[in-house]
Amino acid sequence: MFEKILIANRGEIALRVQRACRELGIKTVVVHSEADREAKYVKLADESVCIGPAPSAQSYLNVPAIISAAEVTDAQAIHPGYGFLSENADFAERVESSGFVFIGPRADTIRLMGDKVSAKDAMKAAGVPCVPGSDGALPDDPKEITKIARTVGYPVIIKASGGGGGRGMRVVHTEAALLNAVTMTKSEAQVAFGNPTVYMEKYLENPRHVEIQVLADQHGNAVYLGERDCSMQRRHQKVIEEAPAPLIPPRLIARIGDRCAEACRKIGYRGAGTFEFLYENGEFYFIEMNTRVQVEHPVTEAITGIDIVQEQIRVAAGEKLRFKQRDISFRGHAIECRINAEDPYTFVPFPGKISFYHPPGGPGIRVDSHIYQGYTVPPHYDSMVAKVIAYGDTREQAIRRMRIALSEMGVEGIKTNIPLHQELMQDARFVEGGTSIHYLEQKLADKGEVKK
Ligand code: MV4
Repeated sequence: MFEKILIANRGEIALRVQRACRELGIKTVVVHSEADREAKYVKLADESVCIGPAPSAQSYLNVPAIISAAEVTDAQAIHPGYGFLSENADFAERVESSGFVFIGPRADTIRLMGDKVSAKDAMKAAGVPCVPGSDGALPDDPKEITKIARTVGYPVIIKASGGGGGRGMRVVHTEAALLNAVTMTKSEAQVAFGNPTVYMEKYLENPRHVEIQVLADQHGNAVYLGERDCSMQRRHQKVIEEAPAPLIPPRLIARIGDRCAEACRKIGYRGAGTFEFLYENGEFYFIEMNTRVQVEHPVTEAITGIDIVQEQIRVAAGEKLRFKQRDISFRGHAIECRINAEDPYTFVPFPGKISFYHPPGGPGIRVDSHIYQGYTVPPHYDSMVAKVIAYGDTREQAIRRMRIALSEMGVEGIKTNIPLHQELMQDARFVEGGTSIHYLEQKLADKGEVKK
């Protein structure tokens, strides 16, 4: 096992990784920007290194500074968390060529999944069901493009191969709009990703976002840890996640989960990963794979009892997975609310000094957060300041516990979206379960109408 790990991230996930290291008896180095110098999780680490000024481009994305920090502190491995450099194949390569272990998949796997056309090709070949669409990248010939769209059937969606997470896509409803949409998406993709490649899919009108968590070691073993429903989102920012996904028959999960684990074995995947699917009319359609630990991993930890971050570290160190698929069981229900420093109605970020903080607690409540009374939320980064996770025997109990937790939670000095979460925990359609990816935006739009 490693003796010392460098954590190349900030905020709640830097603290989460630090706790996993501590439990495994591993020393921690945290790198930080000038803006995060005074954060408590930085002081809690065994060592800390300032790697640059507040802007991420000069600190959390500063590859040479991070590698140097690993060298001077004699760390053996680097945990990238999520965001920042976590899915940067060049970074993973630099880490490994500098003699450190990258806690994540091999660089070539990250590259394969970062390109959405090659990711989809690989998954299709590995037996994972995908959204029907173009066979790989769209050709240049307009006649060919029109022909493919007719075969797929309108509406279609044009997606940039270099995009992902909702960036670089366009929905097309008619043949009249097709070629212009392809041209526009290509030129935007060239500017945004330096890659004009686009592909086409059938546009699913009202799907849910359901993802499968996997874990794989370097000895050919892979398991799935069930699913998460992340449909409650606004502008591609998840707001609430839960596991299991309400109203999806467990046998369907077992079937798609087995496909994902098998795909991991086929491509030699290593570490934790997530297969993102759209779920509509009882079918799963693969869209993208994430090669990092995700914000919402705690809901899976709650229903499986498996510490995903510790397992990431174990498999990176070369250990075999300690469980087979038959050893994994899913028990109870977990819901996560992402608490952001933002106006709950306009969603405008609202950083600042936290003058009062009272975290919730009690049975089934987990809070992953780096904040405390007196902490100043810096304006330079993501606005998420805490994750509240409620676990119960049933979904109803998890919702009840979440309502209590949100009512106990006190954060003053900054604005937060706690009122939005309180409203959603009382929302009849949420309580029913199974709302689509459009539900929240539709609800917010309807509320706006009423006000006017
Ligand atoms: C789609 C889709 C409908 N049909 N693909 C957006 C994020 C990126 N990961 C893929 N996305 C979508 N792809 C087809 N063929 C609808 C979305 C989509 C979406 C997906 C997941 C979660 C939220 C979303 C919000 C809007 C659109």
